[in-house]
Amino acid sequence: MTTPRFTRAIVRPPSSTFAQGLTRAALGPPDLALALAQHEAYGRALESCGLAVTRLPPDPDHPDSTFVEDTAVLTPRLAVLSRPGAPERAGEVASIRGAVEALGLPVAAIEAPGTLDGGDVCEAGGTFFVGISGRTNEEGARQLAALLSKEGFEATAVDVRGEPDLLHLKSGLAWLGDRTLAVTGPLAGRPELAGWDLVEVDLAESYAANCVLVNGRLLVAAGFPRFAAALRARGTELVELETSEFRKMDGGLSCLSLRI
Ligand code: CIR
Repeated sequence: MTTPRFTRAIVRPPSSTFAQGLTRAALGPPDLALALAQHEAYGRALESCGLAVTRLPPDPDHPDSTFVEDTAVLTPRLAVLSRPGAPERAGEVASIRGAVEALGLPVAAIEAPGTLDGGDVCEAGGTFFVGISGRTNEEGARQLAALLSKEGFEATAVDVRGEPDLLHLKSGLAWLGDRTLAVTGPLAGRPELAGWDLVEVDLAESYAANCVLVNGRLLVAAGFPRFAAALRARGTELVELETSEFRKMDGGLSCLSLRI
């Protein structure tokens, strides 16, 4: 299995309305100045991994629009505009469409009644795990699987509706390269993941499971020492990033960028 090299990323800094976004976390309101600084460090980390980063303007009409990953699924052969499951986020797709089209890939879209958030789509070396969640419905997952299969990719649905701690599939699942996945406890015994090597993230560190492999380095949330130690013991090079302000809005590392 080859690890793809990403060359480009799209990000959008949080806007003045960031604190009005959706959240289930009881961590208090985010500090916008700190969120902007953390976002800037995130963009620089992507650049240090060799990506050209497109920074879209902040979009105060859409408080959650910094979580760009939810608006599209990018593959080397096809971009798919999503149809977010939270009605409050529906308008984000129109505002990212131009940036996705500018990537020069064929562009498809999830259609009603399908819903799909990009945070439910975990790519693992040509295999796509597609979460069915509170945001992504079966029809959305089916449409995406059909689009991916036409491009020669495998798609496996993983129903996480019974897992209240998982906003999205990628809240508890990440690809670590080769045949290895990071998983939180609720996903560890899932038959859909049979045959994969699993690195289980401690319950107390489950937020850190949302990490992103970028050109041989793993971007991971700072402040989760056991997970970091387990990864280093495997020889993984880590880029630890502060994400406290995004966590307050239920966001992790992966949702802050679209990568191709
Ligand atoms: C939401 O609830 O939609 C946003 N506040 C957070 C989205 C995080 N996205 C992601 O994990 N892919």
